[in-house]
Amino acid sequence: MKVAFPPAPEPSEAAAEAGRLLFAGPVEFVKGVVAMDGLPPADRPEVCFAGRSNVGKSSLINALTGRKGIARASNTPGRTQEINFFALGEHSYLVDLPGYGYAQAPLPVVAKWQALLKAYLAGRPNLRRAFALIDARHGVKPVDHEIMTLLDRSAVPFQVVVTKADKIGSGTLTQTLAQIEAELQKHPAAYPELVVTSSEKGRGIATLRAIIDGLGRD
Ligand SMILES: Nc1nc2c(ncn2[C@@H]2O[C@H](COP(=O)(O)OP(=O)(O)OP(=O)(O)O)[C@@H](O)[C@H]2O)c(=O)[nH]1
Ligand SMILES: [Mg+2]
Repeated sequence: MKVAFPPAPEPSEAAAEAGRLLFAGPVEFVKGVVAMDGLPPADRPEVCFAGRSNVGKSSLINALTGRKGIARASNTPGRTQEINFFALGEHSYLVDLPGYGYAQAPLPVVAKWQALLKAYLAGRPNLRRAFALIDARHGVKPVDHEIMTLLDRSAVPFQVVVTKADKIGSGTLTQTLAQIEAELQKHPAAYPELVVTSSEKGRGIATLRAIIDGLGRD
């Protein structure tokens, strides 16, 4: 059977090198945003990292930029509570989003940041692609389905990034990929290739750098 959502192929040597150079260049924290009117001007392409609390969004940004502490990563789910903007030189913004599906904080706080997250995903004109992060151990959960549906409705193309691949064996990964594929069939905004990553081991990082480099150039 044809796999409808295969892992992205390895980038060409030239694309990998361009991606490497982009991420070796200046990366700056711009600001943390708590309300839609605080967003920086939509003056360049933007990609965001969305996913459940603890899926590894901040760790992935750290791995991509090769700067360990630039996006705070933590064992405490719900760590990132603002929308954090990082400038990749003049090329683009990388956006670290608060995790969804985490309910330990006081209810009004959770409601406020979930509303901000949804307003951002639905209403950012320069958002080229949302990376939807899925934990390799857990697969797609109902909250992921909800966010993917919002992205469909908002016509934001999204690409699944499987995280923490180092934590499971290849058999389990195959099962997770099949479950994700079944889910993606339901989503017209889903990009046809996904990326399997490990921020810990570096897997998929060169591929993702090349993808982001390409998005800022077209
Ligand atoms: N083994 C392994 N652990 C990882 C990987 N990526 C992230 N982690 C761990 O998972 C935990 C959560 O990572 P974060 O990057 O803070 O997750 P997040 O999605 O930003 O979480 P919130 O900001 O709470 O939404 C941390 O303890 C990380 O060290 C990975 O690729 N492999
Ligand atoms: Mg985070």
